[in-house]
Amino acid sequence: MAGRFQFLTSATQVSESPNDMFPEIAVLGRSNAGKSSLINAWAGSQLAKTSSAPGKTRLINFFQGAKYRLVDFPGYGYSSRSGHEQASWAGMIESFLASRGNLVGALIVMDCRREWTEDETLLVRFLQKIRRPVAAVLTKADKLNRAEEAKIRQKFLKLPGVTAIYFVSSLKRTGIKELEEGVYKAWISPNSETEE
Ligand SMILES: Nc1nc2c(ncn2[C@@H]2O[C@H](COP(=O)(O)OP(=O)(O)OP(=O)(O)O)[C@@H](O)[C@H]2O)c(=O)[nH]1
Ligand SMILES: [Mg+2]
Repeated sequence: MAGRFQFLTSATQVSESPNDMFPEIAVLGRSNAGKSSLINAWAGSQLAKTSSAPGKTRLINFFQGAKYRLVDFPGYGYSSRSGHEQASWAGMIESFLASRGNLVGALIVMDCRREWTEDETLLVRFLQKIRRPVAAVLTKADKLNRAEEAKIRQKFLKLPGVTAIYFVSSLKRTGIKELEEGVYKAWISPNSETEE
């Protein structure tokens, strides 16, 4: 399945983004959460740049697949960035998301060992406002045993506005297939049916 996605383009603003209605899935989350690693595991090749230093992704990157695009975003909450840059994240990303009519859903990617914070709540609230479904992707699941995973799942199931929860390990490539299938079923195939 490798090579099903390819890098399409990078953008810093809406005007630089692909100007068509191809379905897009936004990959959002805190810096260092594992967004780019997730895209690489999903794509089956090292398309997105990853790093152990937070703040690796500075642009909005579009990865083109056969049925949808994955859109990799810079992470929020990168504390060594200037205050101005941090504050502009929300403005830039929100205006971007609101303007993408082809956005079919958003993944909030989190390190499974971190707590859900006000940042995530605000992001979900915004996505609900623009009427886009949200799924939580808990990364680095290789760091958990089954009991810990079950406990975290219960906690996340209670979160308002989150329609699905996926545990993945990009390192061990676990959970990726379930995520891919879940997203396709919920967000991609219903749209293509209505168009036909
Ligand atoms: N153990 C483990 N480490 C992971 C996994 N996914 C990502 N990492 C590590 O987490 C760090 C951050 O990964 P990235 O994919 O660059 O994170 P990002 O969310 O794209 O970060 P920014 O671009 O800075 O917002 C890297 O050191 C990765 O190797 C995983 O499934 N398991
Ligand atoms: Mg990244």
